Amino acid sequence: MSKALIVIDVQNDFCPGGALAVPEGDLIVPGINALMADFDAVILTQDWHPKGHSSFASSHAGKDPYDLVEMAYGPQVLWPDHCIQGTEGGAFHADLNTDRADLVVRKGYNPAIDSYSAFFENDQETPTGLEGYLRTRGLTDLTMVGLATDFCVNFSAVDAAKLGFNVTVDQSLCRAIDLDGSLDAALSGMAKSGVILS
Ligand code: VGL
Ligand code: ZN
Repeated sequence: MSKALIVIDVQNDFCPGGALAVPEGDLIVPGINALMADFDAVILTQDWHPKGHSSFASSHAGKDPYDLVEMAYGPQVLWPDHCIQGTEGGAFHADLNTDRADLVVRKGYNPAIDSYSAFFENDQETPTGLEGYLRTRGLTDLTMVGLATDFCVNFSAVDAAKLGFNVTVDQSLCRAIDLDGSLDAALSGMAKSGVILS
């Protein structure tokens, strides 16, 4: 059994002062850095959108951030412009120990499809390649932390459980956006999928 810590989207735009700030998003950084020592591998994910991405409200005439639209692949929440490739907002929080990471998985680079999950884009079929990386390295037990609990952590954890990995989400090292009950829905969805919520 080998254990990987998967750190989801600890980026400036998801921290206070950022474009899509998650309350207290920055407070989890010291605890995540400390937890890295307990794992065989550390993997970071990075939300990484091109300018004009289809998940941005600014790309849809007459729509506002947090509106819901129907995309070819299903419903999609529209977000403020965030985590644009190469910007400071897309960079990792300055205090995150990125030196310890074996792999950085970027996601959301396809202009037409959002990607909450570290494993599949929001069409739920286009892979990011992370599954193959974990399997070829024999990393079977995954702990997930980061931002945001109810979106990218949730989708990543549920996909990992469906793929057969043993998955724990450490809630003390996650923070949520919590749109219209999305946190409660995410917690029950993860539990139902066999994710251990610690
Ligand atoms: C995320 C909304 C849009 C996340 C990413 O990291 O949870 N949420 N893009
Ligand atoms: Zn995004």
